[in-house]
Order: sequence, then structure tokens, then C-alpha cells
Amino acid sequence: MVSPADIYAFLKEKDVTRYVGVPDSLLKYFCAYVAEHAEEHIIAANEGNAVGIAAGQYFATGQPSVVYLQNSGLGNTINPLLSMADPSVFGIPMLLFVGWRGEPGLPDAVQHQKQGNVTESLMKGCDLDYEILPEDLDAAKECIGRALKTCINEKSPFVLLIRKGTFESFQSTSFASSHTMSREEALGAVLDALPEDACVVATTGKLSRELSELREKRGDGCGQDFLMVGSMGHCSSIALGIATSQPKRSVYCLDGDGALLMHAGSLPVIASERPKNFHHIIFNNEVHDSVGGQPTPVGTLDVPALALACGYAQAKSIKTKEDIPRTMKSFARRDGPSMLEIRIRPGARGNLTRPAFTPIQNKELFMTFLKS
Ligand SMILES: Cc1ncc(C[n+]2csc(CCOP(=O)(O)OP(=O)(O)O)c2C)c(N)n1
Repeated sequence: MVSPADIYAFLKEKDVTRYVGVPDSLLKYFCAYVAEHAEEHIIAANEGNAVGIAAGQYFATGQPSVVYLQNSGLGNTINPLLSMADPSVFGIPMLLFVGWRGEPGLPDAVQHQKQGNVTESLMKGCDLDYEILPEDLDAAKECIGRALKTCINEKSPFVLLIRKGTFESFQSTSFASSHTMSREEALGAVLDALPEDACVVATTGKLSRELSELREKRGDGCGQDFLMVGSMGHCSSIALGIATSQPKRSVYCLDGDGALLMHAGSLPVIASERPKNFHHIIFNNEVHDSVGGQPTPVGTLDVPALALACGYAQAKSIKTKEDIPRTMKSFARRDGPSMLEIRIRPGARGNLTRPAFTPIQNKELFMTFLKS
């Protein structure tokens, strides 16, 4: 294992001082160290956004930045990497630290397996230079030194794949929240207030896992829920597709603040379709809770004002459990699209399980429900 502090110090010696990225569970200790020590650190909306910021930093400073991400986010980087940063276009050096979820041969959740299996071939297919970061400090320093030399000389991005368990733990000061309700409590109150025939599209991360456990505990069955496991930021688009295709069905999108931000361009698209049956609920804990609790700028954003500016018909922010049924019922009586922001605290139970059914089984049950 290598310590985040040693890698950070080595990069600093080499004049690499700027960090930008989207958090990943495999990189969480490194991200936490960077968050507390780096003079320049930006948590981006999505991974393509991070590549753009790193390009601007290079133009302004002549130094490569570190872009960190989970391999799930590689897809978001491919466009700016190949059509901007590539040596055949503008030639922009940057070091990408990519958490390798789903590495072949290691157990991981199903949504990480395909991405993990093709991660190396994706690098090769995109002509991206890459190495796997060694877990021994001297070898890791040599590897980073080589990567930096290559990316600076060739004016190109260089990827360092980071295996599970590469970084030693770093205990960061925890994020101070002024909110008291947990996501699970808020979810329970939302379920109590849902219309019977409503379908639910739930976002990536722990929210979907909590939803599936709550349904099981309540004996509700799970046919009416689509539990997004990957594809972060797209659950509101899926919900829109359902809402426009089944205008009589109430559609509830249960979203996170990080996921909302990741593809916030979907908001004006949703509003422009004017789906009366579309209800967007944001569980805003102000952090990327599912991968380590790194802050999002949605903590300081006026979320209802954003929704209304995009053209949503109704929007409100609430903080208490008692407000959930009241507001949901009042929203349901009028035309959508509506957005309800529930301010909650970060954190989840340590013993949270994953759904017992596969994504394919989930899709089939959900489609059967939508036929009813
Ligand atoms: C494209 C992409 N980038 C990064 C990730 C890793 N990831 C999974 S969940 C998550 C955080 C989600 O944050 P938020 O939507 O605020 O929900 P919370 O976990 O706080 O409930 C991240 C970054 C991913 N799955 N996909």
C-alpha cells in the first residue's frame, strides 16, 4: 500500500499541485488527503467537466493537473480526451488517476464488472498511455515519474489505473452537516406518501440499496422501482422517458445532489417537455455520500430556484419529516414537473445490503409493473 501523503508530496516535488475530479470509493483516502491539503482542488460535476478544468489550468500555468475519477466515469472523459486533449488535437498533458472498480478476477458489484473488464482495452482502443500504479512506494514514484515525463514530453493525457486497496487509510475531518434527518428516514416518509400506482426511478449509490431494503421490510414488493446501479446522473432522464410515454402514470425520480449535478442539463429538458406526471425528489446531503462523503456545491445552491428557473412548475425545499407527506400531497394535486428538495444529513448504516435480485430481474419486474 502507498500513503496518500507520500504520493501527494512526490507530485508536489514535481510541481503538480492542482487536483480536479469526481470522487471514487477506491480513491477516497487519496481524495480526502487532497481535499485537506491541496491549495487548488475542484470537485467537478462530472468527469468530462474535470478534464475541461484541467485543460484550462494547463493553459494558464503550463503544468499538468491530476484528474481523478472512478473508471465508471471514463465514458464522460472520452469526448474531451479524444477531441481536445489528444496530441493530434490540442495536446494537453494531464495525469488521470482512475479507480479500477471491477478489475478482472476480483469480486465487485455487477455494474462494475463490464466496465472493469474493458478498462484496459478501452485505454488501448483510445491510444491512451496507461500504467497500473504499483503498491510499493518506490515503484509507485518511479511509475508516476515516468507517466509525468511521458505526458509532458508528448503533450498528452496519461492514465494511472489504481487497484482496490492501493492507498492506505487517511482519516479526514468529517463533513459538518446542520441537518438531522437521515436519507433512510426521508425515504421511508416518501414511500408512505407515494400514490399506489406510482413508479419510482432511484439514483445510483446507497439510496437505491436503502430503497430496496425498505421495500422488503415493508413487504411492498419491488416491481414498481427501477434501481439505478450505474449510469450516474441519468435517472431523471429515464424517469422523463417513462413520464412522457405513460402520461397517466405518476413518475417519481429519487435523485442525489451529486447525481443531479452530474447531468444537470437534463433539468431544462424535463421542464421543456412539461410532463404533468413527473416528480423529482432530491435527497440533498451536500456530499457524494456513497463513495466517501466528499462535498458537492449543491449544498450552497438554491435548488428550488434552479428548478423554477429551468421551467419546473413547482419546487420547494424542506427539512423535516413532517413536511414530506404534506408537500408531496400538495405537489401531486397540481401539474408537474415538480421538484422537492429534502435536506438531509450524510451517512448510511454500515450493514446496508445490496438488492437480492439482478439488474435484469429488476428491469423485467419493472416493465411488468409498467404494463399494469
Ligand atoms: C459516472 C460516474 N462517476 C462516478 C461514480 C461513482 N459514484 C457512485 S455513487 C456516487 C456519489 C453519488 O452522490 P449523490 O448523488 O449525492 O448521492 P449520495 O451518495 O450522497 O446519496 C459516485 C461519485 C459513478 N458511479 N459513475
